[in-house]
Amino acid sequence: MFKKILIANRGEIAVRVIRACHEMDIRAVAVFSEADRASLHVRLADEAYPIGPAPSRESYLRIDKLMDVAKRAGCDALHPGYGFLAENPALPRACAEAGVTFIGPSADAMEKLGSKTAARQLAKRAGVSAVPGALDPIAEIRDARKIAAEIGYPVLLKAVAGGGGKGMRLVVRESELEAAWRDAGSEATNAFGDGRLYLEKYLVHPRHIEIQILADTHGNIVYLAERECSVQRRHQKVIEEAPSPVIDPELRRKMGKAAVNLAREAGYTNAGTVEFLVDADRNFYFLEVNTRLQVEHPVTEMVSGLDLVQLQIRIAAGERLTFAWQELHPRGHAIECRIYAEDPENNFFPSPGKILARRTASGPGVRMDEGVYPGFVVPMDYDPLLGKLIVWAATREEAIARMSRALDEYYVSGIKTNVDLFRRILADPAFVRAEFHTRWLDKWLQKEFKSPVPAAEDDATAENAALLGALAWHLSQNIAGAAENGATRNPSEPASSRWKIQGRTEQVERFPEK
Ligand code: MV4
Repeated sequence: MFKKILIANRGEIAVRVIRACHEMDIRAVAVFSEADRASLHVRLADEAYPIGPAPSRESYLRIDKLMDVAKRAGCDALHPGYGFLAENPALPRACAEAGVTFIGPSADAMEKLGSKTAARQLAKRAGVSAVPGALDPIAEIRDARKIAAEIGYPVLLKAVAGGGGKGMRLVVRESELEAAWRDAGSEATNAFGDGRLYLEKYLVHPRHIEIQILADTHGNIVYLAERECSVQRRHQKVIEEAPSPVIDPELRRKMGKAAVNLAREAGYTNAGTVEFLVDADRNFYFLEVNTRLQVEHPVTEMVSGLDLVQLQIRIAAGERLTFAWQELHPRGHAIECRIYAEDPENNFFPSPGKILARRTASGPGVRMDEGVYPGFVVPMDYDPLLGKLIVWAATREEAIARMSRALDEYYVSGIKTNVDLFRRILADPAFVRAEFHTRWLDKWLQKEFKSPVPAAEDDATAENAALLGALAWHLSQNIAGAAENGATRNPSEPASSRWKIQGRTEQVERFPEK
């Protein structure tokens, strides 16, 4: 077993990995940027090393600095967490060169699955159905036109290097294709440095359901319970649960086997997630593979009784998956709420700042994975996830009641959070009946957050416009990082009504105070 693990991450996930290390009697080494000197992960680690200025490009994304720390501290393994470099094959390659074991899949498997079209081909070879559409990157718009006509509109243009909704455009009819092709291509170039596109048949109102898999280095691959992740806002998951309320044991077995076959075809090792879209008739279609530990992994831990981070470490150390997990059935029901420092009343604008007071939730069936403490200043440089509130109960109904109770206990002041929003979602009859899909929350928010003041677009002064522009630029520069897919977290789009601008002005002016 490893003696010392370098945790190449920050915030709640770094804390989560440190906890696993300590339970396994492994020393945990933290790294931190200038903005993270006082972070919880730094305080809980056995050793901590500075790796540069606040912007993640100059710290958490610097492979050279990470390798330097790994060598200096004498680490024998590295855990990437999620986001940052977690799905960048250059990290496992650098680790191999430095003689440090990477806790995750091989660079080759990562690379293969990073291309959405290569992953679709892989699924086909594994006998797993994917959404109808192109299997190769599309070179020219006239090829796109031809394929779209074959599979029928509406179609979805997607980035080959994509994920997380970036470089994605819905095309309802052929006349829209040309503009969408241009927009998606340039967005993909900006986000991934790879503007190649392909297309899929657009599924209307699918659910997003994903299967957790574990694969050891001896060819044993198992699937654990699925997670239901349909409740998302602009491609950011907000609430996750396990198991999915719409999956029965037979469908679970089918999707689980599909996920395992795909992982086998990819030569996959360690923990991974196979994402599917599930339509109203409960047909499932392969979407993509996430080659990392995911933010929402705790709901799977709660219903399986397993510690996924410890298992990742054991797999990386060469241990075998011994138990007959093909027969593992989820027990009870788990729900997770992602608590963000953001303002739902103000278009979900990030709300970094000093946490003045915080009472955490606890009691029966409650788990809080957080990366903050009272007095901590939430940096504006990273994804503003404060932590995750997770509950377990015997049934979904009881889990909802328990989560509502835990949300009532949880209290934080000094910054704005989305906690109240969860109370309202959990009380919504459609949520209680589990009647939702991937567009459900965006529509729900539109309905709930009808602008209280009439928009006064014409009134926006040049000064306000300049402020917004500067702020948008600032956010695009700095709010990088912990977003799971490694891409920049969608800062709320600029809105031009006066009352919203007022809110932003106050926030800008608030920053220097902390
Ligand atoms: C789709 C889809 C409908 N049809 N593909 C969004 C992010 C990326 N990972 C894939 N996404 C989607 N792909 C086809 N062919 C709908 C979505 C989608 C979505 C998927 C999962 C979770 C939330 C979503 C919200 C909007 C759209």
